Amino acid sequence: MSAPAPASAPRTDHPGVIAWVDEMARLCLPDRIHWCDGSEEEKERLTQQAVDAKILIRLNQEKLPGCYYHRSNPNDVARVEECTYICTRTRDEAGPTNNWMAPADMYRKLYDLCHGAMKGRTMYVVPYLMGPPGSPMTKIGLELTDSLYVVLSMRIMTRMGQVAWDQLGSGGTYTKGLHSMLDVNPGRRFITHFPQDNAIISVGSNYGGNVLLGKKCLALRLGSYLGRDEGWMAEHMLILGVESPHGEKTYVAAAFPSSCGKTNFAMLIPPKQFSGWKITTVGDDIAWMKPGPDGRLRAINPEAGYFGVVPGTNSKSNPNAMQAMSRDTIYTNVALTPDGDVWWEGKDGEPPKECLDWKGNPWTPASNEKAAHPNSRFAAPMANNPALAPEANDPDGVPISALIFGGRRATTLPLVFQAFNWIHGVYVGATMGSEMTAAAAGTLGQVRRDPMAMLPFCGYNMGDYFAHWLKMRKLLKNPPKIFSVNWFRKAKDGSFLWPGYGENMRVLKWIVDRCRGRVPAYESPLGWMPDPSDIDSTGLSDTDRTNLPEALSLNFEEWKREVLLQDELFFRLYSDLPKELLFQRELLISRL
Ligand code: GTP
Ligand code: SPV
Ligand code: MN
Repeated sequence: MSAPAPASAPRTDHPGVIAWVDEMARLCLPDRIHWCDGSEEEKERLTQQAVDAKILIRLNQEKLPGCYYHRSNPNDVARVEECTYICTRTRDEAGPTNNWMAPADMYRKLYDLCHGAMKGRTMYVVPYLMGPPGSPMTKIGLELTDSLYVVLSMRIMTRMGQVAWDQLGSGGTYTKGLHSMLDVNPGRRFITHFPQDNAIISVGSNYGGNVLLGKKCLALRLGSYLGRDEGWMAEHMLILGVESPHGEKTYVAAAFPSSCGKTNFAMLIPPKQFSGWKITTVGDDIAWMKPGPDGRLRAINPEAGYFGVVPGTNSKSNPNAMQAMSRDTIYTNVALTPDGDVWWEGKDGEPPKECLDWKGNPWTPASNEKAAHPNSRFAAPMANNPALAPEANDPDGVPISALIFGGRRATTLPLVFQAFNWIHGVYVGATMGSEMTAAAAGTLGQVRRDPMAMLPFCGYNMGDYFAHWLKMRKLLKNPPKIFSVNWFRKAKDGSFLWPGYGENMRVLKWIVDRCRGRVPAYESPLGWMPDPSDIDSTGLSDTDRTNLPEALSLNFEEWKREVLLQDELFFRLYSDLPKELLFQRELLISRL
C-alpha cells in the first residue's frame, strides 16, 4: 500500500477559487482536499493509489509501458443524452433539442444529491487549460471531482496542473466544474450546464464525456454558448494538415458524429501511391475557430489527448492510433488477457484463447458476447501520435481552408460533394443525418438528424446556432469552402462501396485541389461533384474502382425521401430557424 498523500494546500491565491472550493467542500463534505499540480510525482502517487484501490489495473509494463486498465460500471459505458441538461434562464434559450430545467431548480436538486456525497472520499481540485498555453483562445477550467480515474484521465486529455494555475493567476476567469460519482446510479445521473454561470455539475457517472468536464461540457456545450457571444465557433470537428510533396500545407476541419471516423481521418496515412503526401493531426474531436487578422478562420484544438474508440483499431486501419496508445495510456472497457495485455474486436492477430471481457467475466472466442465494449476507449497523450502536427501547440492555431461534414449513411449521401457557397454549406451541415452508434445510449443504426454533428453538444437553441453559423460568414474575408462526405455508403449486398480509412486521402486530395482551384467539378443538384475520373484512383483495387461511380451517384428517389426526412428537424426548430435555410431547401427541391 502507498503512504497517504501529504495534506495539500491551495495552489492559488485567487479569492474566487478559494471561496468556491470552500463552499463546495462544505456541501460535499470530503475527508480531504487535494489541489493538483499536474507533476510527474503526483501522477505516480495518484496512479499507485488508484491501483491499490482497484480503480486501475497495471498492464504488462514491458508490452505497454505506463499503461493502465479501467472497467467502468456496466450501467455507465457511454454518454447519456437523456440525462444531459442545458439550464439557461429560459427554456427557449436551450431550444427544443436540449433537455432544460430552470437553473434554480436544477441547483437545488443537484445540491441535495451532492450533500455529503464525498464523505470518506478525497475532493481533487483539478485545474486545466483548454487550448495551448498563452493562446488568446485558451480557456481555463477547474474540475472538483471525487474520482481518481477522472483526475488521471484529465491529466492526459488536457494541459492540467501548474500551467493552468499560472495562467489563472489571482484574478483570471474560469469555468466551474463539480463532479461526483455518487453511487454511479443511472437514476441519479445528471450532466448539467449553466451557461449563464459558466458552470457545470455532473453527478452519478464516471464515464468519458459525462465526467471529463473539459471535453464535451466545457469545450462544446459551454464553448458554443461563449462562442456565440464572443464571435467564434466551438465545433465537434477534427483538424488535420495536408502536406503536398512540394511542402504546401492546407488545413481542414471535419465534423462527423460520435464514432463516425474523426480520429481515424485525423490520423490518416495516405496510400503508397501518394508518395510525398503527409497528413498531420492537429486535433481529433474538437475545434475552436475564430476569424484571424487575415480574414481567415483560424482553429485550435483545445485538447491535449485523444479519448478514442478502441474496437476496429489495428495496424492497418489506424497505425498512428496504435502507436499513440502503446504507452502512457488508460484503457477503459476493453478485454484483459492473462499476461496483462489488452484485446478488442478488430485488433491485429488472433483473439486470445481466453481472457476477461470488459465486465471482468471469463471470455473465449466461442463466446457469443463481445470481449470489448463497442464504446471502449483509450485515453492517450497527443504527444504519442507520430503524426502530431507541431502546430497543435501553436497559440495562433491554423488557417482552415475547408470544412467537411460527414455522417454514417448506408444510402443516399454520395462519397463527396462541395457546397455552392457558405449559406448552402450551412444548410448541408444543418441537415446532416447519421445512423446512431454505440458512443451514446440509444437505438443503434437508426438515422437521426445530427446538425453539424452537434445535436448532443450545442449549448443553446439550435436555430440560433444556425444563425450564428450564417453570421460568421460576415466576419470572414476568406471563408473556408464547405464539403460533404460519406465513407459509409453500402452496396445492395451490404458491403461498403468505398474502402475508407487511408484511401480517404483520395477524396481529401480532391477537396484540397478544389480549395486551391486546381481540379474540375460538375454542377449537380446537391453541389459541385467530381466525375469518377477526377478522383485519383491509381492503386485502388479493381472492386473499389468499379464501385466508385456508384459511391458518387445520386438516386432521385432516395433524395425525395431525404428531403422529407430533413423536414422533421426543421419542423421542430421552425420558429427559430433562419429563413435562409428554408430558402436553401426550396432551391434544393427545385434543382432536384
Ligand atoms: P468519437 O470519439 O465518438 O467522437 O468518434 P470518432 O468520430 O473519432 O470516430 P472513430 O474515428 O473512432 O471511428 C469510429 C469507427 O468508425 C471505427 O471503429 C471504425 O470502425 C469506423 N470508421 C472510421 N473511419 C472509417 C472509414 O473510413 N470507413 C469505414 N467503413 N469505417 C470507418
Ligand atoms: C463522443 O461521443 O463524441 C466522444 C466520446 O468523443 S465522449 O468523450 O464520451 O463524448
Ligand atoms: Mn466526439
